[in-house]
Amino acid sequence: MEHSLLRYLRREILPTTHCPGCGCGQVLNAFVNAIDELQIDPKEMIAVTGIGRSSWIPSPYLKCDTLHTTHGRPVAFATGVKVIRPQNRVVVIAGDGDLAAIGGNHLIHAARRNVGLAVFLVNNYIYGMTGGQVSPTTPYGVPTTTTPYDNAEYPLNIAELMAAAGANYVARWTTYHIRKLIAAMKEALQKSGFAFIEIISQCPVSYGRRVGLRDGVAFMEHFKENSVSVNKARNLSEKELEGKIVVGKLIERDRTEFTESLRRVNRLASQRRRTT
Ligand SMILES: Cc1ncc(C[n+]2csc(CCOP(=O)(O)OP(=O)(O)O)c2C)c(N)n1
Ligand code: SF4
Ligand SMILES: [Mg+2]
Repeated sequence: MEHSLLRYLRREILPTTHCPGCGCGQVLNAFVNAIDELQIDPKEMIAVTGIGRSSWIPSPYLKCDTLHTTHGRPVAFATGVKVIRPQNRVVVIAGDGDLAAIGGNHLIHAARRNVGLAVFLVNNYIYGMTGGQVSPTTPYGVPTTTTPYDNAEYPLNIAELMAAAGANYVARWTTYHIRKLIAAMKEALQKSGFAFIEIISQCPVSYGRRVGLRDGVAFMEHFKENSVSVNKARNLSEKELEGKIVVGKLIERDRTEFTESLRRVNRLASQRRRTT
């Protein structure tokens, strides 16, 4: 008997090329569960990705219209898609390097504009696909290919940045919290405006071996033991939160979605043109 979720995937190219134990498979699994539970018709959805291992989650495996764009630019392409096709659900799935480093400004300003995108940033703390270079989310003190002694930079709290920039929905979960992640994906996919989930995921190959977490199971245990809920974190000091992963919903608000605002301004402009 065939698995019912296989209908969302391009079977002809399965199995995936992700390494054994890579979190990308869990994120893909969570995503197809979310669209299945919401009964979303994949024909109504456009998935946009950049370049990186996480970008392979929707493209080429997902059976919907996909736009596999250049490194750092998926949010810019997705904004264009949403402006032209506001009736469609537009989803971006890409890595921490893609969205928080080279694509950081696109991300901040799409959140500020509140563009109607569901953006799932797969944070494996590293440039996974290219062999383990430091990324803006790599923890302080961790050695990488480009910081061989250790990392002298502090990591970016990308989820809090999205909340501060104005996103309508921001959450953070790990690949260990799979049911919570599916529920958050469902919320994000139904939210009007910019919806963002930071998914803490694992790259045992390019990151894990640097920190003594050599397989997927070791990462699951690590995520389980080191996660604290948003509510609990409110009562903890910065020192107590060192090395912890704060999980849950960071913010939910209801600012008007960007393409809706754009249509309002366009109507205003045509009224003015008629009266002058
Ligand atoms: C403009 C440009 N710069 C650099 C690269 C090389 N490159 C490809 S993927 C990547 C980083 C991937 O890291 P991330 O986005 O975190 O994805 P992951 O593989 O970790 O999922 C880089 C630097 C590129 N393809 N294009
Ligand atoms: S190198 Fe890392 S991110 Fe890339 S497929 Fe392997 S485990 Fe996943
Ligand atoms: Mg990465």
